[in-house]
Amino acid sequence: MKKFLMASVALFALPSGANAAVTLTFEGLTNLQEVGSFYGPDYVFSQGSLALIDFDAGGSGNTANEPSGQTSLVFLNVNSAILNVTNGFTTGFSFFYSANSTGFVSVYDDFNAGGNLLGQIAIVNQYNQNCAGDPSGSYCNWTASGVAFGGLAKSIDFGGTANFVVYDNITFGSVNPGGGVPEPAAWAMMLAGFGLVGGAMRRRQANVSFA
Ligand SMILES: [Ca+2]
Ligand SMILES: [Ca+2]
Ligand SMILES: [Ca+2]
Repeated sequence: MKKFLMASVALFALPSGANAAVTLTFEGLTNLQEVGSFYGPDYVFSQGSLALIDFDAGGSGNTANEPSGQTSLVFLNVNSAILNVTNGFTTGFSFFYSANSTGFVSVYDDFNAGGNLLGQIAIVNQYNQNCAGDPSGSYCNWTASGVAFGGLAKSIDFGGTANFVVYDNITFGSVNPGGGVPEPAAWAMMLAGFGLVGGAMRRRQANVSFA
């Protein structure tokens, strides 16, 4: 069994064995908490990588239909969330995202998005397509994406426009993300076009952008 499976009770594994996958769900973090070393020491996020809890669950996220729980990954004041994997990883990885922005998710063979680019996938603007809130939330459409690559990777740059993209269920060891996208709730959909962070957060911080 790989070492990272024993790193933290916050991780879950499916299934166990040589090709076991590990999925980071961001459940257990508080709203707008720095993810940092929450999954350390094996998985460490760059400064400004924040947990975002759905507004309907008491947080400030303009989200719905999260692939796991009510919490996801966002960045508000930096251009991306960089994840360093201390012992490196192979095989590929996967994730879900919802974006009102375009951008790239890029895999590198050194820490802090350094070294050689091993793989890359574009994200598209799809956040509110064919979905409804749960009961509210404009970022209700989640797309499963995977990146395959050769070699040993050590970091991932999760890009996109700050406050306009959210990620969840980052899975290692598989190009198919863990968990699944729940059916969109058959409830009224909020007006489209808002940024990701809603409610009190939007009023409190002048530097949080929204459309
Ligand atoms: Ca919601
Ligand atoms: Ca939700
Ligand atoms: Ca989650």
